[in-house]
Amino acid sequence: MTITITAFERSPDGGKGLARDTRVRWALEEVGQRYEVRLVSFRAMREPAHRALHPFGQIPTYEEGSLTLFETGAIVFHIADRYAGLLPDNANARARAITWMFAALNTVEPPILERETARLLERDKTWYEKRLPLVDDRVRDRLGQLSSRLGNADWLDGAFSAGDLMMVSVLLRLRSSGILDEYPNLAAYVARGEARPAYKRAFDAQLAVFTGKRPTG
Ligand code: GTB
Repeated sequence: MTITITAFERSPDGGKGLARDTRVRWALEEVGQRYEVRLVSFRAMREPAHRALHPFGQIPTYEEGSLTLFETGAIVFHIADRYAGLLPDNANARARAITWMFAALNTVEPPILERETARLLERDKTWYEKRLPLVDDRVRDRLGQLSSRLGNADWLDGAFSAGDLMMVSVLLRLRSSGILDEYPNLAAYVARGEARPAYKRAFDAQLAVFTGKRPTG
């Protein structure tokens, strides 16, 4: 069955892989599923045809036969649940991997998003310079806790899983801030994720949208 996802026609990040279609592409590459991409403009995202797929008018969406999904947590979980490669067979290990997916989205990503929002939308406010260090400290709290848990391990719970895919995707958003480098084991963890062939294919595919060059290999 053909899988089709949506992505920005022109991502504001210029192909840095920060838009959320990258994590869905990565999951599909990890499980070896081919997919098609429908690129959407900001205008098209507001129109009824896209709203029928995504009530909030965002990307990415996921279509597979009669199934339509939105929200990257749900999409990546669906891919991991349906196709082998991203969740362990053992029921308890599987539940723990899913827990890390939720932790990435519900506990680690919110302060990172709050930081991005502050930098994008609050720069001109008189209180911006005072607020940013507070927001940064909330990010550091979470990274410190995550760093302690990861320790010297390669991945969060045994073998690489959908939990790591989501956590690395979330942490990648901090790259330009320099904060990630304050936690060498987390920086190395993210680098391990980015070094995976499936991630590279996903990254190259989203970059190709921007450069117009077809990914090689
Ligand atoms: N919770 C949803 C999910 O996980 O799927 C959030 C989806 C979401 O935020 N989608 C964004 C979107 O469609 C794109 S990824 N935004 C348009 C809108 O809301 O109108 C977020 C994003 C966008 C751009 C950058 N960037 O340029 O660096 C990074 C991340």
